[in-house]
Amino acid sequence: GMRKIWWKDAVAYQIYPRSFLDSDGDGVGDLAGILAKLDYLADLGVDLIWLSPHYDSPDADNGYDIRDYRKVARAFGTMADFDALLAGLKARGMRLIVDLVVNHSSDEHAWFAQARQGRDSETRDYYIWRDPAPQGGPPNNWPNFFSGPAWTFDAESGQYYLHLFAQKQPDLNWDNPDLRAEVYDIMRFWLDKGVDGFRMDVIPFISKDPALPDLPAGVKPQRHYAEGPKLHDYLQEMRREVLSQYDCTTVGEGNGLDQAQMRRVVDERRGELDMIFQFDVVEFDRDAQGQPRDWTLPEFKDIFARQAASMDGHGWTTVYLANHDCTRPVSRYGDDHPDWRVASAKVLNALLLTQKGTPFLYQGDEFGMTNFPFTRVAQFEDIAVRNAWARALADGTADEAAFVARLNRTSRDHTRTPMQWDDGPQGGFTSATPWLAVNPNHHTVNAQAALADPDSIWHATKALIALRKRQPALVYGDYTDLAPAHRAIFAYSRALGDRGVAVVLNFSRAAQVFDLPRALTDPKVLHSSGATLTGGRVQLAGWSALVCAWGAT
Ligand code: TEU
Repeated sequence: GMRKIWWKDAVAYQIYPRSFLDSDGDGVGDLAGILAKLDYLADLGVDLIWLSPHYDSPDADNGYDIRDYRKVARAFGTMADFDALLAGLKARGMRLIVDLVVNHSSDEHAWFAQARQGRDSETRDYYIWRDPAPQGGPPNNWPNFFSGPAWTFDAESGQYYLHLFAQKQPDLNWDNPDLRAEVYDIMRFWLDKGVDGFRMDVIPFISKDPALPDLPAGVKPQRHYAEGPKLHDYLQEMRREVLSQYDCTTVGEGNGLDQAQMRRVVDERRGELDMIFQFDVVEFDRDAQGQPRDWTLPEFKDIFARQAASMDGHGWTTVYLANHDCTRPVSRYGDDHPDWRVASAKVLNALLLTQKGTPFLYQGDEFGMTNFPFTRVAQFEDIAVRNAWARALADGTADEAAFVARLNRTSRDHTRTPMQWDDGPQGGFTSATPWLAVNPNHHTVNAQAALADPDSIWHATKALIALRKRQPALVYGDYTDLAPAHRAIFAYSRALGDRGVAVVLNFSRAAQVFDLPRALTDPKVLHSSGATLTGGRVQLAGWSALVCAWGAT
């Protein structure tokens, strides 16, 4: 049906606050910096902000390890700054979802400090403790995602605690009803302030199989950890107890879930989550060891066809090409050679903004920020990198050149480098030394230059967002890939009855010609970057895009 729902119509934008804008000269972005850029975001046309964690944290994993869920990180400002940001967004008709990181807390959270006091402590059972295996050592063979075992021994109590991520991120025990009630209270606290919902960090992992079965050989850990026996019960309880009382939305990370499992999470008849981040787009070009592999356009297109199909009937999803856990889209799926960066970033943003699912644009991708040219291990900040390097050193397998070469194609720090606002010192991000180096290409790649150039990626992206807002077919239309096997052209239609929109994208440097199917009658150009339409024939320069309307007018 065509019933309009705000979070389906929204165009979302992710802010990683640490790297957005530093307003007080400490080298770290902050909430006042975001507030200062609200007109920039409103001008771009995005209307839903996802804010990565803004909570008090010792920052073992840049805020994904929360010490106090009701407190703003000191480096990011105060609760007054948060309230001002929220008010500023609302005044501009924009909404805000905040990160809910409740698979784990920080080990510095008061709950864990108390849990560590001993087996009888009141919050002991808020976490997952086990005795050593009979033969000694950890209770099972689970690895954490940042190198090494998922268990750390607590000598005082003689037990291990579980952490699927860093040692400083102990997993919370969702089987404890008091813990669940605490989480729901935290959610109400932020919803009562007026936030519009949550992005839920690694939500598929919250329910653990109480038997904690070993990870079988050849199975990816995220598959093994996802959709534990009570996942759906807990999500339904969360909706009943909290979410259903507010006009809010939710988007869960889909890490580890297959298509059928994701459909269960977002099937509106079940009352769980509204949307999900499907992981294929950030995994399909990696081999079993997580190393980059060659890929073809038909494989890439297949991901979007499956995502669109996953919504048929009773669910909804998201479309994204980046977040703070991956590399830059223009360097990954586009062509970041200086001759092609602008054209290919426009193609990628045209893809993002015309697909089926609520689009999430990541900060800096609106003007084509690229990967960072790392040359030394010391330049990385991500705990995933630091732990992997420490392990390589300990194993005696450390080879810095090879290690850096690999991370130049995979590191999460590529999307975490500071926003490039202008061509001044530190790209206008900070007056101090930034917490992570600014990409040296900020002299040419920056927001100010993009705003000044009518042919920039920024202006193309703004036009595409406006187009999505004007064309219901781009939000609600059925999705059909028009040429799934084509190795250079990505072409699809979005149909609402006997009319709709067609999109033709050239994913290569070579010029291409593409004939629209005759069934897409009377096509008229809505948007183009480097492509022209004559009758039903689309002529495409290298890395170009065309969006047209077709059908009854
Ligand atoms: O990410 C979890 C996730 O799904 C992975 O992509 C993860 O980033 C990767 O395995 C680590 O190398 C979420 C957050 O987005 C991420 O920033 C956090 O580090 C993680 O959860 C733990 O909270």
